[in-house]
Amino acid sequence: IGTLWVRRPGTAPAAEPVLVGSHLDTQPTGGRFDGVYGVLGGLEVIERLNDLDAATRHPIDLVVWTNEEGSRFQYSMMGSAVWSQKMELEGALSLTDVDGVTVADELDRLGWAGSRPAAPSGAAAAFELHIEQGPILEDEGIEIGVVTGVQGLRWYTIELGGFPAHAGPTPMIGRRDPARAIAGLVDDVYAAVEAKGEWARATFAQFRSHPVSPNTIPETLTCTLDLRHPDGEVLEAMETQMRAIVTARCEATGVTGEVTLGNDSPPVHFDEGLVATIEQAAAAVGVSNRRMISGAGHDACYVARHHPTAMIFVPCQDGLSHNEAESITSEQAAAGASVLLGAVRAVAS
Ligand code: HGY
Ligand code: MN
Ligand code: MN
Repeated sequence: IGTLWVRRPGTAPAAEPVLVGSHLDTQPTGGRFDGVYGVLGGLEVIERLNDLDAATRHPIDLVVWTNEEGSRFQYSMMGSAVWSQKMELEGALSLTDVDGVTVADELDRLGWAGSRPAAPSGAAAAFELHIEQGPILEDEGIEIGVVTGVQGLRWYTIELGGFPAHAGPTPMIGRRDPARAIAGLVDDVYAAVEAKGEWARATFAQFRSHPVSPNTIPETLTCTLDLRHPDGEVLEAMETQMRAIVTARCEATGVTGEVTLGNDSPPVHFDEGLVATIEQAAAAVGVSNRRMISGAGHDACYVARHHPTAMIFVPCQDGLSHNEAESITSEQAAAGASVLLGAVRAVAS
């Protein structure tokens, strides 16, 4: 599936690797640190060990996961989902972008379709270094986030079916206009989700109507919806409520509605032992740290299904990400990489 594995050998041939790394793919208007920082941090750990000529018992594998964002090919954490057997390889290879280009087409064009099976092959531990992509660490003036888990996320496509007619002569009464349904539906879902408390998240995006014309009532109107919550049961309740809202708004406006669940990543709890290892590494580096969960999804979610896994966060300016203004300081970058080095050495040696 095009995931890149770079190994620094260990001294004990049979020892399973310690995984580091993240992703290099980004958002159309993404920043320079989401994913990339974790890959370069992992590479920096390997380079630093080489500089120190420091051997480790376990090999260290730098992993660069394919299509973590799910932005162009819409299944987030796709490469790690295939590797963890959550997603069929064929299903991933056949995903298409808006121009109908498939993942397989692009891997072939780039010569990146690998020969090794995309499947777990053993690891002693896995760490992912990443920017927080939220405001907590910066607001509290804390230098390192010791990530204990990741909230659940579900992606949907909502397709509303109307009846195309002329924008001019067609009376307002009796129109079957999906734009009318979506207007109320979006408001209702946001209100229902906000009522679930401060950690609940709903994001509508990618509104597309057909036909593409300003003076024809749309025949179809589709959009994406991203729902998140740390508690799987609350997330399930959010989905149930959302589906009821879609049904009610469609009935009220005479349009049809179809909600399709895409990728569904349940809440993840990381390895308590590795969480403690990261805390000890942060203390050894002398940086302040706090435990927290991740609002964003990461490849570590799928790695954690097979191996002990945990994450390290650094703050980012204004908690901003998936925005070209995304930024961290070199001190923050160094602090995160130093903690990663300490945690990796603690396990790999
Ligand atoms: O959607 C996410 O949380 C991640 O950026 N894939
Ligand atoms: Mn990321
Ligand atoms: Mn991202």
